[in-house]
Amino acid sequence: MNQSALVIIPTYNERANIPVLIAGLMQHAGVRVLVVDDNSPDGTGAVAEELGRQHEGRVSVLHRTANRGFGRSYIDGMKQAISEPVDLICQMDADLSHDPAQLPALIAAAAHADMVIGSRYIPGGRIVNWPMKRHVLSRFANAYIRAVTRVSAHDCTSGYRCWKRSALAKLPLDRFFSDGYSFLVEMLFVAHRRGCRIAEVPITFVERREGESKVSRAVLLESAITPWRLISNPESSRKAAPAPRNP
Ligand SMILES: Nc1nc2c(ncn2[C@@H]2O[C@H](COP(=O)(O)OP(=O)(O)O)[C@@H](O)[C@H]2O)c(=O)[nH]1
Ligand SMILES: [Mg+2]
Repeated sequence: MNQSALVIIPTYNERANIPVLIAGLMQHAGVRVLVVDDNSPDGTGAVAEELGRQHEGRVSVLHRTANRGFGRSYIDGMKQAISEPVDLICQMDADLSHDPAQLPALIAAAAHADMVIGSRYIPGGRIVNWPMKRHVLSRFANAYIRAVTRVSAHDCTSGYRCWKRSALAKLPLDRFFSDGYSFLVEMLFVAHRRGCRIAEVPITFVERREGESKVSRAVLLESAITPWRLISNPESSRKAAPAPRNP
């Protein structure tokens, strides 16, 4: 792998999972990790610090204390990541739902795209250990988002992603308004409107075995409203400024 990549991992109560995930990621040369921990009551932050000591220079930790949130954690992590000398910035969940062995496929696809989505909903994509209710909800959510926003990606809610740092750096990170899953949808929508080239590669998503999901009713409600908010918000819909003619 010639491209250097920084993987941002938001964590909230993932102490059993984070050592396994980081061990998997450390197998890939050129990959570094930034854990963004929201002051997890189970001590994930301290576990991540210890991993940082074991993998000096490859694993670092950002400890957040104010306003817990998935989207907020990503924004803080991304602001730090775009100032680092890396080619690619990746996103993945800490709960082992995203297999670190599949990261090289996302990285390879970024050679021809600004943003790569690890997709459950293209041929070759799979989901393991979900109850029927969760399948139906996720399929419905994706059909709904695609219909309302006209984004053409098949898996709009996947949190396994890889960005070219240069493309991510152009997005208005301070103006994102959503936080749960909707944060992922908002980023995808804004990237699409700004002309980012978006690719998908198939992944196998495995439901977590340790710890608990943080999906709440509030998160689901936000997801129902976000697509409408996005298409009616001039800022989210803004296209990138045209390139100057006489550079
Ligand atoms: N920093 C931070 N991470 C979070 C928060 N909520 C969820 N996460 C992390 O985001 C990832 C996905 O969350 P998860 O609960 O597994 O969502 P699910 O896979 O949709 O059920 C995991 O790594 C979580 O630890 C939060 O409020 N703050
Ligand atoms: Mg999960």
